[in-house]
Amino acid sequence: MKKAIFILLIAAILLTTGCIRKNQAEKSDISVLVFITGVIAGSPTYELMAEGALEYAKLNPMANIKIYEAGVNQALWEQQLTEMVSEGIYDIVMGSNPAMPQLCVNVARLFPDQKFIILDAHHEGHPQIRTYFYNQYEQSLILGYLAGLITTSNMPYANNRKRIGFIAAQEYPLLTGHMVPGFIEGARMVDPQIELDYRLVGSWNDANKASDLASAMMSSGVDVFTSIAGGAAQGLIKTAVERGAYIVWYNANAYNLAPGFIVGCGIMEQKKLVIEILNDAAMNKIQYGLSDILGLKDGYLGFIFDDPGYYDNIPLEIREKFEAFVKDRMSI
Ligand code: RBF
Repeated sequence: MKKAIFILLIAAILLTTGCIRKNQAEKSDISVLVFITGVIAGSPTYELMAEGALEYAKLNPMANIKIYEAGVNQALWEQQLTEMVSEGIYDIVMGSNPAMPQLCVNVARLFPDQKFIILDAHHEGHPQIRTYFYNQYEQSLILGYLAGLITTSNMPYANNRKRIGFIAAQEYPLLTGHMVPGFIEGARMVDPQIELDYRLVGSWNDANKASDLASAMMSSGVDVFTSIAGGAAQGLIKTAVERGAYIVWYNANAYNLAPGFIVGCGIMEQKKLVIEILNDAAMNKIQYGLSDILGLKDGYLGFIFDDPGYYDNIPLEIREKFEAFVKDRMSI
């Protein structure tokens, strides 16, 4: 009996060490260029991507991760990407921007061995490009529903008007086709009479312009805002704090930027996704040419309920309605 247990034990040890060795052998050291289409500071989707890549690098010291900020001049992005790829040292270019696949298609023509993994974008059928598209309509719908509950409430900064605001830096199909429609549709599920005041900054870093827009919008009755404006959103926050208005925030935990004013934050699980992708890439498990669509049900979009910035500022009655709505959307 003792002998049998001993043999079993040895077999188990051999099996597990064998497996570990096999996994290590399969895992290659990857070299990744994280290409930021803009600047990281103030842009939640870029911050999360960079954090994910750096965390992966910490766990895998052999990996070579280069984070490159291309800056706000969009006219230069393709040339910058071409120059970086021409160095020939990156197995993968990673980015997060709905406009990036087109740049990759152009650069891929010159470098047929270069692989591109782009998040927050949708592009199928290209053998060098893999994309992951977040269903931002869903996040917009829940943030819009919360904005609708707030503008129709008697919370301290809510007024009598049923008017919510959306400040965007620049128009692009994901914004105009999914996010703005989702936001207003969500609000109108609370009350069909809610109006949307939608304005464009024209830049991802002009905080003064965003502040002026927010001020004008408040004068026209907006009491709850959202924005997709990168660093320019700092101007919205400043005005909302100075004059008293609420903000619901996309993609990341921003409650601490303006406690009591930013009262609802959605979350894009981009950091988690980046780490998963880099692990897969190191094992050569990425299938190029495909696009995943990730939403609330998949656990890659959500809402941060577990924060005093939310539960200390939103009255219980509103939270109950909102939480029931989100739960419904998650099980649809
Ligand atoms: N989002 C940011 O937070 N900061 C940016 O600088 C930024 N620049 C963008 C430039 C272009 C051309 C496009 C199409 C989108 C940009 N976005 C930016 C939006 C971002 O990629 C994403 O769609 C939103 O953050 C919503 O998920």
